[in-house]
Amino acid sequence: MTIFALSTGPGTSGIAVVRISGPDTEKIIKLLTLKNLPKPRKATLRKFNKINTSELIDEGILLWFPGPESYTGEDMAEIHVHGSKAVIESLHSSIINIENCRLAEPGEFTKLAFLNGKINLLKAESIADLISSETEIQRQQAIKIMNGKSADQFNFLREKLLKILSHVEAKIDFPDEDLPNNILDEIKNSLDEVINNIKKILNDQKVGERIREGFKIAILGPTNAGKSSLINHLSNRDVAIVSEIAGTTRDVIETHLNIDGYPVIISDTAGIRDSKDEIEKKGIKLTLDRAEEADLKLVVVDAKSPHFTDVLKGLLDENAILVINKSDLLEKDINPEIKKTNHVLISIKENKNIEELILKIKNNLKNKFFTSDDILITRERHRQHLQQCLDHLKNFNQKKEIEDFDKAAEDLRLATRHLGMIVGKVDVEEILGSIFNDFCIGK
Ligand SMILES: Nc1nc2c(ncn2[C@@H]2O[C@H](COP(=O)(O)OP(=O)(O)O)[C@@H](O)[C@H]2O)c(=O)[nH]1
Ligand SMILES: [Mg+2]
Repeated sequence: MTIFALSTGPGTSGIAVVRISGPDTEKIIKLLTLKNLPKPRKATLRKFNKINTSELIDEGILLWFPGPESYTGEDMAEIHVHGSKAVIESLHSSIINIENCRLAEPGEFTKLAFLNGKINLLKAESIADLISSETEIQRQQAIKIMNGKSADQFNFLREKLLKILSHVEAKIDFPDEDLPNNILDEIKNSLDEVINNIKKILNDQKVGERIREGFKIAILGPTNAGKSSLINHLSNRDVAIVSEIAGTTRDVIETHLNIDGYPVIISDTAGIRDSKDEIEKKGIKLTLDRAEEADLKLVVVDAKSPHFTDVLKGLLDENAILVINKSDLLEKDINPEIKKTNHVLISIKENKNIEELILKIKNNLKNKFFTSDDILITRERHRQHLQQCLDHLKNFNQKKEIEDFDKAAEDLRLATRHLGMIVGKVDVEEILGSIFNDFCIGK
């Protein structure tokens, strides 16, 4: 099957690129251009015609990438035409009428690249991350992974496990031969190294995932404190309804912000109060859930009536900033009790001290996004495989101690498999290869 798709964004543009991949690419190009193939990878001006009537569609650049030296590993071509809806439509309807051709599914070119061994899973994921990156820090993270840094590290750990596995398998195949002491030491040291490495990778405060998905800030507090006013002010638009009627916000309202390159998902929530209204009660339940999963809580209270219920006090932990709003209404100093606590006194109405609040938020972000070079996990999928790998290694350790090598080997195989699944490598042949490289079994 040969697939094709518009690879540039939809809508009007100077140039649009249609990509084709598959065994019939050559045929499609010849039918469209009524000429022979251009030189591989050389931009060539061509006229593109409707397939049956030979009527000119547009003139543009053709690039021919014979497989396997192409992105997908198959024969590929890129057609650069003018980016108009009608040109694209005409090109599409010409190609789709050719036998064995269809529109590509989302991500299908990259999936083919993975299936044909051109890229590993981590690279495929990071290409998707790069395409959807909205802030500088997201771009940097995607590029780092695309360059293979994480894959190298995971492969390195996996090689270590494969080597241990080859020793353990040899012991199973030749049970009468004792493993020499130096090999036992090697197994122990390698295993410790892998376990410690994985623990370190897992203990990353989820920075990679935060960067990819956005740092979660929840605006919380009693009704009418100015929470919705704050989300509108920070996002510079009216995302939430502001009203003096208490209990206006019921659903959680989310918006994406870019604060100094850090991606943030900020949510406005229903005000916390005792309510008899069923819908409002559900909203308050959602609020408390949000509070739990937030990376940072902005607890907003009214300067004139800063009542701290137990629920509010419970929210004010080390991941919270106390925001006292409506300073414009204060006739005298704020309550000395509050003055002692760490807080920011603002007035959204008069745009006072908001800068200080933003600075506090930024500092909090900076501390949490300590961008060390060791961040390797960007998705829950990676975390789960690593955790499962670690669990199996712990089981292996226990079974190995009681010399139950058969069962221990199975745990080790599973651990290796989980590591392999992160990068997309699960090949038993490699284990066999590793055995023969390391052991002179005939000896
Ligand atoms: N005086 C004053 N009123 C404010 C300020 N911020 C918000 N308000 C008003 O307080 C009321 C409740 O605001 P809203 O954002 O809907 O509060 P929420 O219930 O916490 O979401 C509205 O009438 C706002 O205009 C402020 O800084 N000063
Ligand atoms: Mg509100």
